[in-house]
Amino acid sequence: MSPRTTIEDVYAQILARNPGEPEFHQAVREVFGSLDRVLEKRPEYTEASILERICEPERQIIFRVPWLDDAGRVQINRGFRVQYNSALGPYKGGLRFHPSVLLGTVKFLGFEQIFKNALTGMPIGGGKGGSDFDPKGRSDAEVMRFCQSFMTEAYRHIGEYTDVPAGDIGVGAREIGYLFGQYKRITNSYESGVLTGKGVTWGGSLVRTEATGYGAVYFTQHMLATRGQSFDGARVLVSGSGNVAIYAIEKVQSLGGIVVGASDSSGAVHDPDGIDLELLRDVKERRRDRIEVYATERGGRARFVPGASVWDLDGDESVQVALPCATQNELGEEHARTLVANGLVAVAEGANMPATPGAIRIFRQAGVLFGPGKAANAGGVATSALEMQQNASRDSWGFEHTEERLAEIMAGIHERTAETAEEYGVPGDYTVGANIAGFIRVADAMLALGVI
Ligand code: NDP
Ligand code: 2IT
Repeated sequence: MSPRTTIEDVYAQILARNPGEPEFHQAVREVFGSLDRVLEKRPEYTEASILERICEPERQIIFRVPWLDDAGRVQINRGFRVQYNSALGPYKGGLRFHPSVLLGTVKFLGFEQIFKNALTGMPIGGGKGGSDFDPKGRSDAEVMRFCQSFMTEAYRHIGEYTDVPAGDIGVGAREIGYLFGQYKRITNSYESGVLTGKGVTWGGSLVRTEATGYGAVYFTQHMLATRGQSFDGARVLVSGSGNVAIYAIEKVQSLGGIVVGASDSSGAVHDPDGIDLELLRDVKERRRDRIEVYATERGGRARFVPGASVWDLDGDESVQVALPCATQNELGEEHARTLVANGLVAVAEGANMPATPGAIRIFRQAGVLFGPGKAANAGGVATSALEMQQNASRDSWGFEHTEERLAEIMAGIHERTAETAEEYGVPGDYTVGANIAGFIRVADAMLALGVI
């Protein structure tokens, strides 16, 4: 871009060239909102058109995924892999299987992933993928046939040194197993480092399953500590009841917090005596059932509100910490107002972009600590990078050692984010801190690697 091209000009180009992708626009807008301060100090970024380059994925792959359901009918889904930026390492990021997945969804997630991965300090680029396949209600055999068909195309684009997918919504150990099995079969090589989130007996890392939820809670602990507060006795709301939510709840409870609500796409549960995690895991993980079953079997004061978001639950008690761990734009302005009125102290995004821009504004105005997803949920991908390290050295580490590494990484992310916010004149603004710290690391590598 010419020296006089502004961030607004670049953003206008992005809107024009990527129509109909509101989540992608939102993610770009949020990062750009932090960058004017950096571009003033570092004109070389503008001269090298870093902004335009960083917003344009290096490669976008879209493919047909045909498979046979249990009745023998042909089903067709769409597969995606957006290889966004490889300045710092192989493309790295999850696969999402959910009926709402469009190219714009994958681009928003891939764009976020670039800066999140940079912020971990580890050698991983940014990418994301997925499909509009809906695993809900599908048999294991159907999920397997879908995953095999997905990988039959995806395998040619990925690899230990090229692109390393992992899980996200709708993709857990079961799906990673089927995907890895098909990759291994097609390539005739046991290339453990091509996927992360594998089972621990076949190349996976201990703590990867827990990492995103645990990491988000560690990040929140650090934020709370800046105000001399902790989880002990805090009342906490968590949205979702999937991988991130479950392990966030576990860690909060181990630190003395009381989780009074959780949810899934069918509604929310309010449980003022504190979630019974074993029961929740039994219903959601083992039985793959709806969260209503949790409330029924729990009894007592637990109640299920069909169609509600956990943020709609205005219980009679105050809530100090909110951990949105379900999906993008789930927590809006009205929710934010209610939470602030109920005594909210901190929010950390376990999910990617769960709080809307309006909600974030309300949190900031109220002086609520706000940990953006790029920082708060980076423990998952960071532990994926630890899994890659173990695979590369054909080693496997113990639980305690790996959890210690995760804790150190989250402490480092908190420190880097807080220091950068301070350096750029907005102390306590973790959003600006995360965006700038992540951006500078990628932009400097892009400058060093030339115009590619
Ligand atoms: P899971 O599929 O394990 O769980 C997702 C949870 O969110 C489920 O309870 C699901 O409900 C609910 N949910 C999903 N979509 C919607 C929706 N449109 N409306 C309401 N509820 C919804 O996924 P994860 O826990 O892995 O992912 C959750 C979030 O965390 C996502 O934003 C993901 O991108 C992010 N993330 C995940 C990481 C990981 O390591 N897994 C790492 C970093 C971020 P239901 O059961 O009804 O489907
Ligand atoms: O959003 C994310 O960071 C993830 N879904 C995890 C990605 C990974 O490669 O572990």
